[in-house]
Amino acid sequence: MNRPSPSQTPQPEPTTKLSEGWHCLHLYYRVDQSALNRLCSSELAEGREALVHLLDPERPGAPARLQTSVVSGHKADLGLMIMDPDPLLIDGVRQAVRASKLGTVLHPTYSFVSITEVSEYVPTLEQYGAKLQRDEGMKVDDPAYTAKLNAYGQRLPMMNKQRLCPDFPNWPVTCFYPMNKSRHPSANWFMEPFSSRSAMMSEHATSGIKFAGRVSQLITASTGFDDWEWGVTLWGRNPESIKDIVYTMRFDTASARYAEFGPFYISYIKPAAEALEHLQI
Ligand code: 76R
Repeated sequence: MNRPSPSQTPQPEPTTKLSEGWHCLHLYYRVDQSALNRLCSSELAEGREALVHLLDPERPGAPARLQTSVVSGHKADLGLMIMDPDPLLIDGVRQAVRASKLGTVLHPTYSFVSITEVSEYVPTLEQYGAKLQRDEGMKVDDPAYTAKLNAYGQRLPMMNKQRLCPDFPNWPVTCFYPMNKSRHPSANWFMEPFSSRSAMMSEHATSGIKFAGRVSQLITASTGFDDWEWGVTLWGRNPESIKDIVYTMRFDTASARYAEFGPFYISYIKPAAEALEHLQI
């Protein structure tokens, strides 16, 4: 069927790094007030200082990306999003939180393990050219065709870099949720031919592009890594943009027919010191 075939190239050295891209970990904690009450003020000060240092994305030895946020609602209080080529450097942050003086205070409530990828539905330059001819009726000798193709060729490496080793936008709101594509007998994504999945993802991408400048997304892959197939991380210029995009996408066929969603975490990005202050730790 449409199964991807394993690479035939000679096997590289065994490694915990990915051949391209980064590992990603989302962590959520709830403040345990009774554990907090048990700390004396010097332990608290020590714990706070250790955590502020640990969660400083600029400190020497910090993971490539480290983001702290304050979570709305009872699911969690503090959210961390960590990315790096080395999964154990990422896990080191989790262990250091646990081993710190605030380790008993920050009660883990949810985690999500994933890796970055360039989706199989991102068109190659050749596929993009074929799509222009097929969907927009463009002719290969049309200068506008060449211009569009060249522009895509220029954008593609940067877009792939952003998918694999993303920079985080400097926006205040972030949303995370895991999702699957349905395997229900009457709506099984994985039984659809590549051509129809690809057409649905193209519709999906077209609806997403309308949010450029308001929402930025990172789709991380988690088959084999966690209980859902993808993690969706969104950053919003403002909170309503998050609601707008998630609602709009409910009407994309890829979501309306096939998407299944896990819990949603909406949070507000803050440096660690401010986040701890907000949490009254
Ligand atoms: O990577 C790209 O930008 C290329 C086009 C694209 C792909 C391949 C794209 C665009 N997405 C892709 C893949 Mn997406 N995306 C989601 C969600 O809530 C929901 O209904 C769905 C959750 C959002 C909000 C979102 C946003 N996308 C995927 C995949 C992998 C599917 C697979 O491999 O089978 C999932 C699970 C997924 C889900 N997507 C975009 C967006 C936005 C905003 C865009 C436009 C990006 C842009 O501005 O270029």
